[in-house]
Amino acid sequence: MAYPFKEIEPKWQKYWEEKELFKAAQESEKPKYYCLMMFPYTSLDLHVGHGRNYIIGDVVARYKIMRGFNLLAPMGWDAFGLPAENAAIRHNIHPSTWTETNIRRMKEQIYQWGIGYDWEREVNSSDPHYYKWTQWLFLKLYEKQLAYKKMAPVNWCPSCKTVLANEQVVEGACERCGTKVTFRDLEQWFFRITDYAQKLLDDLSLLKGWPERVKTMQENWIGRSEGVEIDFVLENGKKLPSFTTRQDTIYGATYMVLAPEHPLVSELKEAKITDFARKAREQSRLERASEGVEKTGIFSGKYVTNPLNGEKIPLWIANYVLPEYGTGAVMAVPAHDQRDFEFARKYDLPIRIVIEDPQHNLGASSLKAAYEGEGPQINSRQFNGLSNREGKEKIADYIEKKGWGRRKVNYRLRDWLISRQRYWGAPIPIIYCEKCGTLGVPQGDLPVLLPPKVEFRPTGESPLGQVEAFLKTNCPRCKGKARREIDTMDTFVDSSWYYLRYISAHLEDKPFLSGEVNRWLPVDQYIGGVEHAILHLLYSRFITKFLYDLELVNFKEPFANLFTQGMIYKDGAKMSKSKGNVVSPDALIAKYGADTERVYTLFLGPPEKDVEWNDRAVEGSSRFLNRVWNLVEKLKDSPSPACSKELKRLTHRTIKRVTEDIEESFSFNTAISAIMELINAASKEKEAPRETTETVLLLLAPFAPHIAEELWERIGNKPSIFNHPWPTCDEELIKEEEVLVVAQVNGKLRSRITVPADLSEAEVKEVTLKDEKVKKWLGGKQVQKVIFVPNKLINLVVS
Ligand code: ANZ
Ligand code: ZN
Repeated sequence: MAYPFKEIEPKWQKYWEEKELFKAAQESEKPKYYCLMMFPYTSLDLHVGHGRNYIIGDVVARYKIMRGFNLLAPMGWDAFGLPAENAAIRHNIHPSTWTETNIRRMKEQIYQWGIGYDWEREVNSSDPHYYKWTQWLFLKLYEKQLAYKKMAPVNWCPSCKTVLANEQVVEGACERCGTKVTFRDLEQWFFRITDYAQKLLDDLSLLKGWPERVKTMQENWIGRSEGVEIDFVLENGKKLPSFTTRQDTIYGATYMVLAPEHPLVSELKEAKITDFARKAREQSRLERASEGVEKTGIFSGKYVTNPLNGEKIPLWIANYVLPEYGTGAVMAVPAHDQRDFEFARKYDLPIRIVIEDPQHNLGASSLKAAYEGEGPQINSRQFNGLSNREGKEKIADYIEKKGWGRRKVNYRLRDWLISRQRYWGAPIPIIYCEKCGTLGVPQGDLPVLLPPKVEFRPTGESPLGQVEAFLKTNCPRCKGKARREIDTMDTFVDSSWYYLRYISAHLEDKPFLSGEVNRWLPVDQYIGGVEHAILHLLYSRFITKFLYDLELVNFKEPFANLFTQGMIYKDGAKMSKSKGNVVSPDALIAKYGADTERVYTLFLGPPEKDVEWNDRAVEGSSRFLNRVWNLVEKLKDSPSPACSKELKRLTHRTIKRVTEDIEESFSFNTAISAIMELINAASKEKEAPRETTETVLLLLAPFAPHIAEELWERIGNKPSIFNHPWPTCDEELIKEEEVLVVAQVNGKLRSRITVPADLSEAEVKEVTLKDEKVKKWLGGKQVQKVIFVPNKLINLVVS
């Protein structure tokens, strides 16, 4: 018979709520611990995949309470944005109604999972009390000239005659009607994040608690390149600067290419050219930049001069040069750049080798592909014979000395486009006056409220433009007639600062109190999906650095430690409503209880990995919790026997393993299996000793809090178990039982490893793989086979 989870789960949920277990203390002797989960969009009915994120966070939070921290674990809602707006259009209700309904539902689900938050700090980004401060943030950036307006292309559906968000473009076509999406230029607002490119790059080194993978993704996104901007000369004597990272190849430049958007192109009036440029601009960026996609181009009829050798080379226009990078003009070196090579072959342009390929000594006409590697300079005048690395430096020096150009650092990072031609977002707090020009809304007039009644079906213009009462206003300076900006802000602006708002969520006259924020931040543990590894994290880092420069916060990085959990798959596909493969937690909780669902979710695999959900395997977790129940119930009615020496040792070894698994690697699945092993061993004894059962309950508490709390009470302890300290391991007890294992790689002795006696092959292997010496000899290779002699030897065979 199953244990009575239906009774105990609501009982303890209510208890924790009433006793305010998750309320962070304003004043406390205890050290602080800020545990933050990425706040969710409100577009969802939560499924078990979302649950993973909150459950992981809840384990950390409960564990930290037991470790004696003053815990802050807040929750809120990323409530603005397209999903709410689309759903509202579909169901013909207001996005705010839809959002509120969803929040209510999600809160209920979170509650049933037994997940605790300090709800008094709840924030909702679509609440005027919140977005007032998002608007304040915009104005601060505007004051510092870090918010500005310029023309930029937007996705445009020619059939629906509307602007599309990137999410609404599916494989280059309009999500709604399937028409091929084109581009249109609109005046839009940007944040000058590029001013912070170098700081964002440098300070990655401060983030010791971030996964390397995420740091690499950020580094690549920022994309720093060092090169030279070289001035080629047009026939009219004007300069045409071009950015290259390969100035060593300059004597191999056989033509020059402009982006179709380059200002020079618009001066060319020939129909063929304007026609080509228009078509190329309509192609997606991705299509234009990808290797292997056909490059197209057209000769401009003009020539430019290479300052280094005075050579005249033809000026082309091609789709593969992008306007936003470098100067939008590229010196093409077909012998050493694959895109240029393909283009040159297609249009029969000359190819000249200037770096020798040490492997193949081919003539230009027999080249099969560009040679992008290193080698000595040839056909490069006074630089011949130098290695191209040296050539790079010497040629850059020469260009600078002659005044033909300058060394330059370029970043791939672009300024952050924050304008949205949408209704459901924070209005951009700007006023246009015919006399006074563009003005920020005075802080005292914030928030600029979203008008509740709007025809928000997309028409091609921002919906706010159709609301007279919103649009028409008075100039804050001359009091004359003026109009408001009608675009709203990207929801990434809302989420770039919410972690600060939690600290004083109800403050009326400030976004946050610096003193308080400085006390609680940086966030000790941030947990969320890897899909946010780039944009959200980069934007949050940028905003924090900006506030640091304003001296409003005293930390440069908002998140000290980051954990990115993997996704849950079902039937081989990522769990999602659109795929129709979602598993709802509700039925599972009804059938097995929340604790089973939690334990199963954590037991599925390492939490940073993607894993496949299996409904049937949930039974296993349910059986495990029932065994715990029965074992402890047995204890209740019988006098507790003394703990056998072996069981005592295993108990302490388990404390050590579980603690290390949580602290070092979030390895909750192995932590749970260690607890399972202990339960198995304890079940073999005639009666369970009290020390072991209490330890089991304490170790289990963060993972399966309801059952742990209930049994804790049943064996005569005072709740809450979470006020009881986490058990500590008696090192002496387990030390005497350590053995020295010889670690070999391919039969050769490489290290000696001390491990607890009687570890299994898998456990010894795990430890051995972490040994630095062994790692060196494995050189990253996969282990093919393991030879294992318990307590003596392990031999890892690799090929
Ligand atoms: C000549 C050259 C020769 C180049 C060669 C490469 C290899 P990274 O390293 O990513 O910064 N480039 C510059 N501006 C461009 C633009 N707007 N659109 C497309 N391509 C552009 O890339 C720098 C290189 O990308 C530059 O160096 C330039 O091509 C190209 F054997 O210049 B290179
Ligand atoms: Zn005015």
